[in-house]
Amino acid sequence: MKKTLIALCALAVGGMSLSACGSSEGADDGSITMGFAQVGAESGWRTANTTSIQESAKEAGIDLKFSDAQQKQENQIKSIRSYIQQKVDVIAFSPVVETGWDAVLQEAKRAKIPVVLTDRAVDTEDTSLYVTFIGSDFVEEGEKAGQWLVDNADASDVDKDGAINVVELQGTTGSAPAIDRKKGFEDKISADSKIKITASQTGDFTRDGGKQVMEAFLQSNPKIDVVYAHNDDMGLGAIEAIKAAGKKPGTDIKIITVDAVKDGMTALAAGEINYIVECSPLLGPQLMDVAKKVAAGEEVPDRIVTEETTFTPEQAAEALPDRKY
Ligand code: GYE
Repeated sequence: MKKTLIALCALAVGGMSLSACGSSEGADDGSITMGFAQVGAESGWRTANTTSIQESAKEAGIDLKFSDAQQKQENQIKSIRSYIQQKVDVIAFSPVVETGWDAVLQEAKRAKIPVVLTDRAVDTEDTSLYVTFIGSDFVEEGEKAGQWLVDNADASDVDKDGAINVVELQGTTGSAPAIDRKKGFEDKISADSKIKITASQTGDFTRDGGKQVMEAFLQSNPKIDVVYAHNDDMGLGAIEAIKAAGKKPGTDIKIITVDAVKDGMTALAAGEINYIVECSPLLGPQLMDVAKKVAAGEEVPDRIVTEETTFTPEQAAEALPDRKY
């Protein structure tokens, strides 16, 4: 199924031309203004994502209005409302959590401003509230992490006593990547009854959050074999906590993370992380492409999935010299 701006416009303004339907001040002279409501600056991934969006807007000649919500939904909603008031041509955002967007997205729809989701999805029954969603398949990322553990559990010598105890550092509560990475991982590890998640808590995708939660886990769980962190930053925080507890990360406790940003890849190459599932933050070029098409009334697919891979320590060492983020 394709979603088009034409459909949105046809409903609202009947026979009017598409550029007029774009409803923006900028559309008249052909320039495009985009309002982008970013989640925050919580991780290395997010910083790389912001750079990608800002640089590609510049390259595409798109006038970007950018806001940082500091991981608060209310701030994102405020920014979206202000972009509606400013009559931008396109609104794009990465929803900090999945639910609670219908009201503000209805307002955008009424103002005939198309909305593009990037990175994170929203959970809504009404898919006419956005044009497309560009981003990763987070369930698949969780599955890749879980599958690696199933395949490497015995070889990695984590089950000396017949049980593989995993502690999980979850991303922001209610966010699409936290929900989906948990689900995908659980689905895969259920194939091996030795593998159990013995503790699971949010570290809010930050290094400090990962460190604090891991400190508490180390105190209350006598035997931890594996850490599954929903992003590199929390895994890096966990490494600090593990070292402070006198243990060797990557050896005494195996670590699996998601993202593959430079600091994560460096720790992986050094053997302090054992496996990373890649999640690419370089969504800017695709987003600008889609924005241009949408503003021109062209069709875009309703889901654009980012391609990504996985890394072992050897592969990380090889990839690091050319890694851009
Ligand atoms: O994995 C994490 C960031 O939504 C995919 O958000 C993104 C996640 C990413 O804070 O590092």
